[in-house]
Amino acid sequence: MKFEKKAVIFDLDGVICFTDKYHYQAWKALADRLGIYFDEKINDRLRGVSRMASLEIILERATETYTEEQKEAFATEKNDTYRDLLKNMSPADLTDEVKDTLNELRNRGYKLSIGSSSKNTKFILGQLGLGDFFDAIADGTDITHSKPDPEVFLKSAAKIGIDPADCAVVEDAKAGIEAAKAGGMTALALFGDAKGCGMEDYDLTSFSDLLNIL
Ligand code: B16
Ligand code: MG
Repeated sequence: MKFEKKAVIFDLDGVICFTDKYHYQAWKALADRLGIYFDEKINDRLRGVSRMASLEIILERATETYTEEQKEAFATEKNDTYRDLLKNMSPADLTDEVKDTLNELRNRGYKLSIGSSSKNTKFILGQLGLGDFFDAIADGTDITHSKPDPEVFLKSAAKIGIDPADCAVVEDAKAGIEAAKAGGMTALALFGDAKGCGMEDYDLTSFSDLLNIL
């Protein structure tokens, strides 16, 4: 199968890099401190959703109710732990497969951009040595509605000046696949709960599989 597209919009966490393991560790530390059960299966539901929406999912199992101020403090605590973990990232955390595939897609003339719910996107891309690589970045600082709302992908497409119908989105989250489809884009599922979710246009076998279909 081949898709005729002009641009590829990449999710960040779980697609370009594996910051999902750091999100898990940081949320787990908070949940353990609060005595709330949390595991990797629950963590899958946090993929692609905003920080506060993630916290609400974790608090579904809390026995106490918390004020908005307490929730803000919990989100800050988690983000501080997460950013401490991100400080250890370097260009070595970018796999050769991702690096080579991105370069080849650029050689083939595709516009390449990011559509991530994360407010830490620019920091992470800098850590990976990709600070200047993408044609545009739309992230958690640009949007009011996180995935499954299409806002972040529509903003990313607008920033590169490409019609949504000419964009393919690569996602590891079911919420992201839903967002891509709601935005009128082609949805390519890689890893996570995106694969086999039933709404994707194509299941990628690996990141470099992009070179077989684009
Ligand atoms: P932050 P993506 C998402 O990134 C993560 O998958 C999700 O787990 C996280 O809650 C969200 O970013 C917000 O991240 O707390 O750093 O602002 O998958 O959309 O690249
Ligand atoms: Mg993701």
